Amino acid sequence: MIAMKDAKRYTVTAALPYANGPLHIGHLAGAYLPADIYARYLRLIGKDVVFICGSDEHGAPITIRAKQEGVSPQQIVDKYHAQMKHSFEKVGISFDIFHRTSSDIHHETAQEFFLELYNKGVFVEQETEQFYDEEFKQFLADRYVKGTCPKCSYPEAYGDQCESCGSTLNALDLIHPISVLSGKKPKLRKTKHWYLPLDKDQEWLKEWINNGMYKGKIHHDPKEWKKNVMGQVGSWLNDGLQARAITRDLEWGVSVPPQIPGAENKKLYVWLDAPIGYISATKQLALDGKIANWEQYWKDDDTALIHFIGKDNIVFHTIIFPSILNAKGGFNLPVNVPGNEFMNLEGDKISTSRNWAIWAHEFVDEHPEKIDEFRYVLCANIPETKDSEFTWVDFQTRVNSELVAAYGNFVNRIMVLNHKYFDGVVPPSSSEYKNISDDAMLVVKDARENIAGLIEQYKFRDALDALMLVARDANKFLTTYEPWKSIKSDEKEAKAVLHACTQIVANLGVLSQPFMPQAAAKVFDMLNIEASAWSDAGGLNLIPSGHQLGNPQLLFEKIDGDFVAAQREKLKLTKSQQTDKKYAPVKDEIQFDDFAKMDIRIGTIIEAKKVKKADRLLEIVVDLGFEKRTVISGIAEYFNAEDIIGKQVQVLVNLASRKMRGIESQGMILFAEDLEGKLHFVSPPHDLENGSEVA
Ligand code: B3M
Ligand code: ZN
Repeated sequence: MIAMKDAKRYTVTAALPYANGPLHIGHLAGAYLPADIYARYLRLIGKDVVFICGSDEHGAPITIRAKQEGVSPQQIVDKYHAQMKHSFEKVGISFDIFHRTSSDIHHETAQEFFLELYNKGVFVEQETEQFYDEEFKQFLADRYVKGTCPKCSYPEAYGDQCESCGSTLNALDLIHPISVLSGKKPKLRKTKHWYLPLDKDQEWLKEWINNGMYKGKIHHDPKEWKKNVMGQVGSWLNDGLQARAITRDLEWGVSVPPQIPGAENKKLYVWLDAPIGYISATKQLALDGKIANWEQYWKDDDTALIHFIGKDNIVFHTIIFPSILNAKGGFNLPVNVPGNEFMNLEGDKISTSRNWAIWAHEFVDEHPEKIDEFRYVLCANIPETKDSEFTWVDFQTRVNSELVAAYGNFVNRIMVLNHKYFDGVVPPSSSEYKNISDDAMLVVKDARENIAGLIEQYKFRDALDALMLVARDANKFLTTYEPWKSIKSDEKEAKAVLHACTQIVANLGVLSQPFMPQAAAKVFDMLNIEASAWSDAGGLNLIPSGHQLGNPQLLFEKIDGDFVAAQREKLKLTKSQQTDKKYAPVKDEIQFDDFAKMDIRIGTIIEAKKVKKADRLLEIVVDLGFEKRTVISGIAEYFNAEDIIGKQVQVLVNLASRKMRGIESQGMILFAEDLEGKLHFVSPPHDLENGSEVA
């Protein structure tokens, strides 16, 4: 394997988004925009690159969405595939292909992988008990089971994950499991599945991740990997890898190859087939005649494979997919997996189910003239090292005081001055004014290499800063030399200044291309040139004297207060108008005696603090009148510890106590969950005596 920089070919992938809903800004900033900037940059420096993506059209979230909307899974994926493709095109994400995992070529490719690994004896067969919905006559994927979280008692946890405390769960561990399909208690039934024995890969994966060594050779430099990614993989490896089921009892998905005994009704686990989607998409690219040979992009030593993803996909791209590629043999492993954290919106987590998001398709259709402004602000807020935050006020500030005031303003002044004084013909420089070209050189000299170096390190925010530094320094240069004054006293000097400034404008155009392709094209159009070569940036010879410029155009438009107010209003509205309100299913019938067993009392919270190393848990002390109790509650996301002291609450006091994070929780505080998923205390209408019974 080769060092990143010397690669001859690059296979750049961006996570395949689930075709079960629209894209939002968090997706764009987390994976697609950074990947696009990177791919555009590689093309500019003349590399051979394929930029691969497509929709992930299998998995429980798609079938759940289909059930909710009362249509078939195929209709769901057709709808969202088309919508996502449209959004990506409008945002200017320059995929070479946006493929689909429902395509025949993908099914064939995924089955071929499975069969070969099966024949090599890679998998382990195991029979386990799994939840089965007798009414719907089907086994339930973990997502299809809801219940109380065994870790934090959150009553609406999914079988695969608790959205309150963030724990990864197993549906069998849920307390009071309920089928999402029928709302009934599921039964346990035996079923057989194939497992990928990741425990056997532990050693080589560790060597590969920690030391960048694969099969005794240097594969990549682990220091180039992002800390957040290394941290997450490191903790998986330290916990010890375990065999993982890679088939499911489902109707929708890639079938287990029929020649395998027991394959009936079994589908590949979506996370097994989805990454293979990168490969089938590359095959399709070759079939379309866009590349000569797909295998070069996956198997050749001088090809670098890079996966752009969000943090929830890290384990799949650093452990599971590499394990599959290694078992298959002959395929490259990724030289880097630049994973990002999450983007929040106006102080709250982005949430599809709560409709708290800026939807890509809406933005691009409503503001087609603001695409580069959108890309700019998203890039400035890529959650590279920690979660970031998008606000409309920040959008306004960045557009107005950075793009308009620094970049757009400089370009506009130079265009206008050139037209005013020289009829739009680029004036000559002059050897008498070496100080002018020297100073102009300082503005652009290091910019190209700085930006390139930062992009190569996946530091897209810093790279964007380096671009804006050119714009700011350019303005300083202009105000130092004031050609509008020298034009009267020393025309030669004014010409030299505007000659240099015109070169700086061209530099800005070249260097903007990875980040703001439309603005860059506009700059070239104004300058009346074809795009200059990337390698020309950093110098002052991009446009010859005597060249006729085009007309000035507005590069970026100012954002006014009304725009911001309207966008914020829209956010609030979509949140309150939310169409798919989800009422929790009614639980199984109980008898009065069951109810009477519960002892619920009024108490007052007298102390509250965060539980260390548990983001969502609060340790709360309640005064129940007859005694004080400590209760652990998974509500830190909704309440600050200091704000809830003094609140009267209802407490289930005869719940068996449980240890959580080493603390004994003696009871449970009751909450009402609204349809947006927010929790509220169920407080008495007026102060009551602590210890009062609720019945
Ligand atoms: N569809 C999860 C996601 O959209 C999944 C990624 C697949 S990448 C091969 O976050
Ligand atoms: Zn939980």
